[in-house]
Amino acid sequence: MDYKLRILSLKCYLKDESGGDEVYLKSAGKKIWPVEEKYVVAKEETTPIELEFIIQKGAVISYELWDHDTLSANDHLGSITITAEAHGHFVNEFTKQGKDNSKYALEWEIG
Ligand SMILES: [Ca+2]
Repeated sequence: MDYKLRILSLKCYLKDESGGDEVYLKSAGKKIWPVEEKYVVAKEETTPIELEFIIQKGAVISYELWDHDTLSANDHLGSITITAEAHGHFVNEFTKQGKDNSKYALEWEIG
């Protein structure tokens, strides 16, 4: 059976860089958001994301949140893994990967 996964928004509770983080999402080694730009500047706010995927029930998908840096290597801010096991509306906090001070969550739903 197929599920429809919708990624709804990225919630920033705490940014790492004073001017805002230059964030983008990766999944399975590929950048998936934002689609047109290289990154989106995130401050403490909710940034809408409109991504839809058809996935199989039971699918396990990982997402990585990255911060683009111009003068140094990009920072891997956090990761989440979601499992398509039930319909509903969810908010998962990214598990931090580095020493940054950021705190982010991803809002998503399965219908
Ligand atoms: Ca940056």
